[in-house]
Amino acid sequence: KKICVMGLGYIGLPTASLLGTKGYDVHGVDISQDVVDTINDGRIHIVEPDLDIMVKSAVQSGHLKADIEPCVADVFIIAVPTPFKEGKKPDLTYVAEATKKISSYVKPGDLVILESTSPVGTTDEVVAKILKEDGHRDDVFVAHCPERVLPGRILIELVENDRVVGGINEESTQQAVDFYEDFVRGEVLSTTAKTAEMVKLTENSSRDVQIAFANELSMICESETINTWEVIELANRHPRVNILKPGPGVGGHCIAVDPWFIVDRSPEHSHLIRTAREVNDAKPEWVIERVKRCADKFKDPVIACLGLAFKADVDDLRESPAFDIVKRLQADDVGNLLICEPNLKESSEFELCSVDEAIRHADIVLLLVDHKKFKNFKAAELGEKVVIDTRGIIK
Ligand code: SAJ
Repeated sequence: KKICVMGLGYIGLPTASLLGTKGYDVHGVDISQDVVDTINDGRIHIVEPDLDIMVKSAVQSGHLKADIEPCVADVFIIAVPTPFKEGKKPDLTYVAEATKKISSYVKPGDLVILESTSPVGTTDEVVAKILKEDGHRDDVFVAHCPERVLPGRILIELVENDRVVGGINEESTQQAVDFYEDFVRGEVLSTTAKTAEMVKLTENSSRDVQIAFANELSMICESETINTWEVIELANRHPRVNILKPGPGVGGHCIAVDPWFIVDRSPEHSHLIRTAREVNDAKPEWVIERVKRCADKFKDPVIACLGLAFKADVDDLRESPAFDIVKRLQADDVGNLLICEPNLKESSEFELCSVDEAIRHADIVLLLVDHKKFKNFKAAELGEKVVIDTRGIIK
């Protein structure tokens, strides 16, 4: 079978290379010539464990080729960004453009799958609609199968996770189920396109609401001078309570975005989901205010900022609350900042230093990311320093 994957980013590239190593003939398409050249060279432009090895092997075996243009194929997978800026509408132009681009290559019997996280209705109202307007009939199958992989574990979760597949009609669903069952070890669950779209948005909104609960709790406990982490640990000993971890805010390009797709379509019913977004978005500011209050007690405060990534054990700085907090502390000249991000060799924005050096000179230790590499400090080793631990990992 020939597969054409539209978009070679965090989802498209792992998917294309996985299918390539499984023996499919894969044609990957990206709008960036640089990305295309890098991949054809057997190299990668994103960071994800083991992805380099898989891409190299798929390219070297001749099963994966990247290009600017799509080609004739049996299955088309659309894995392009679906951005959303607060106060604006979801931006589906990449999905529409990708659909228009493949349309002239699609033939009867082909399967078109939208994997991008999308507002309810997109598979039908954007993808299927464009194909229909271009003269395609019901013998082209169209389905949504949202990606659900966790950055840092993409290659494992691509195979192991259960998948939700929803077609625009029953035959489309069945065709898509058969396709995924060929390489997914998890269960492939079938439903309608609209339900599959809502399932994906529900997963990330549910996590956002739960993190917002933890973040709100941490602000309440702080104002009562109670240790939030102890409260959560003890409350979680109840058999039906499972509170997530507070942090400096919610980052990444999914959890902080996807709930808005629900709010945008159903504003009159989305109070909790919207409020959760607002609570999580307000958390970095709360951390900044705390740091400023502590810094005011020193003449020339030296602040060790530990971690810049959007979450533990990745080097991804996009939409990272830790990064935003450090940027603001710098812009507001809150003190002399010693910045560490052990998962990065260098940063174009900041001068980085080692953890030991930062802690040695610091008056205030601000822990922003729960990287494994930060987990072995003991409060005793920090002596008299002021510790602001936004992740609750310093014992
Ligand atoms: N976070 C907390 N407290 C927690 C858990 C997370 O503050 O208890 C923060 C993280 O530090 C990070 C943000 O939330 O800033 C998001 O991290 P994450 O690990 O929860 O999720 P992502 O964005 O890396 O990946 C999510 C996953 N969705 C769910 O777990 C429901 C993944 O399965 C999705 O495929 C991905 O979004 C996506 O692409 O939609």
